[in-house]
Amino acid sequence: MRFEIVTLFPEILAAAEVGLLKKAIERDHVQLIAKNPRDHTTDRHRSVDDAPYGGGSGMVMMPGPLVSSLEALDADRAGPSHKVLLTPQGTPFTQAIAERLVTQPALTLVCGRYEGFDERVRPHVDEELSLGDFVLLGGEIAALTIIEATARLLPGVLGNADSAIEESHSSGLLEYPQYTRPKVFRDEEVPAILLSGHHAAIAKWRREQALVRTKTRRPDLLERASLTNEDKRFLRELAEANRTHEEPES
Ligand code: JDN
Repeated sequence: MRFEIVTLFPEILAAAEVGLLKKAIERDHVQLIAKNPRDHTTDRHRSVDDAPYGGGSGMVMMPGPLVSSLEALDADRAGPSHKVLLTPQGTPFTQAIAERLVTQPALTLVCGRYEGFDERVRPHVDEELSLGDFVLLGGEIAALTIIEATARLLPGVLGNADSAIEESHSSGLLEYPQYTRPKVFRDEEVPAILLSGHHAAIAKWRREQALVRTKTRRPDLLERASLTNEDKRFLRELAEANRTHEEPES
């Protein structure tokens, strides 16, 4: 899959080219291509931003260098690309969106700096995405996040063992607690069940831990998770146990 990033800071790509993504690039499962809108300016000062019409603080990304960058990328590639603008006004990025993006042969991520984009850039992209309800200095880190979340879903980027982990996340629960050596670390022991060799009992404990953790930390996820009747019974019993412990004296 081809990932293109339109950015005033193309050197940011080096931050992505580590670990398994670097391996995927070396094996040609992934291509990362930067396009600098500074190289598509038309004035003596190579301007990419200007003051907002109507007044106000800060600067706005000019549409010309960004749209010319998109046109240059289109001219350099055989087929089309799905184009995404990174903005705090975009749809919040999720795992489901990564699963949709990975079906595209090419993805173009348009990053801004300053206070935002001239509105006339928007008709030149397919969608707008946001990482969440916070504001960055620019879209670059958001773009790298989306590249990493999407690329790891490509066949051959993760090992087969790790693909199974993907399935367990898609059950919609948080992961169960994990332990490795040593058996005792600063007086804290590994739960005995994990050393028991009873694989069915370990699987049941892990499922219950995932349910407890999700209920405690992310009750919003539990609403949408695919739960078995056994899961639901466990959660009813957990709620009942908590009521028994927490009920104030009356
Ligand atoms: O948080 B962001 O995605 C973000 C995007 C832009 C920005 C500031 C923050 N300026 C231009 C795009």
